[in-house]
Amino acid sequence: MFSIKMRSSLGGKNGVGGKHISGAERIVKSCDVEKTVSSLLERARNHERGKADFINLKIQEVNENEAVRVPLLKITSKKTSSKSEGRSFAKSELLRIGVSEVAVKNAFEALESLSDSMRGAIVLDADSGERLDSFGMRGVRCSNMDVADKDKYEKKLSELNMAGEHAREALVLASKVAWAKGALAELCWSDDPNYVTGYVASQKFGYTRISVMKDLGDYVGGRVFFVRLPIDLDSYIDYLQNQVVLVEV
Ligand code: WAQ
Ligand code: MG
Repeated sequence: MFSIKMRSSLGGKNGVGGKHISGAERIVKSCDVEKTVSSLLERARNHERGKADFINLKIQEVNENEAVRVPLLKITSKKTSSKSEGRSFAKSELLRIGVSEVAVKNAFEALESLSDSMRGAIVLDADSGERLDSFGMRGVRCSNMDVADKDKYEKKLSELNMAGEHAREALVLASKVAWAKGALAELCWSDDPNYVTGYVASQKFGYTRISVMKDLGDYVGGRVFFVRLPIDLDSYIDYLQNQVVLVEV
């Protein structure tokens, strides 16, 4: 199989500086490389954030035998009509999963105090509420995951009436994150100003979409990964960043 990673920007110099337009990654069979590359190119060149003038593509063979397979999280939805209703539902879900009150409080304070979005996630101790990673304003980036069977996944999403790249990619990421050793829960809302849906995810209760988690027009999003100690932090972070994970539908 091949891993294909794309990131694109507009208005920088040789890809440095400039505005981030779009990034995506796929893990596909050798025979699907060409068509995947062209769909990622299309995405970078016709994005609602702008038409990229710099596109970086990385294509690398990955050994299928080294991939870990995890199941797709079960999906449920909660309809909320405002940011405050959505966030208070998310808090109650996190408590129900077993995250402590102080950790929930710290997570919301951390995300709500951001003036600009991080690229990655904050890792919190689900009991003490202390931040465990040392990635600062960048956060930990989860990478190297995709669905094992694209056609099956498309079918599943359309049965659930879930369209669009946001949900498609978030579900794969959340499934990888939830199956990490020591993972307890995840909290997320998008940094896309037009996308107000967020989620709480866990191995315990699956992926709960929350229809409104922020105000329209807000460009600050974020993610928090809650873990239960003891964990080996280095191997946890190595799993998130490097372990190839194929999500099975
Ligand atoms: N690894 C870790 N954190 C990430 C990653 C990653 N690969 N990608 C994004 N983040 C963090 C980062 O702080 C972003 O600012 C934040 O998450 C939001 O990222 O079912 O689109 O890609 O419809 O804007 C939820 C879908 C969509 C709900 C979430 O997130 C649904 C979304 P975005
Ligand atoms: Mg985004």
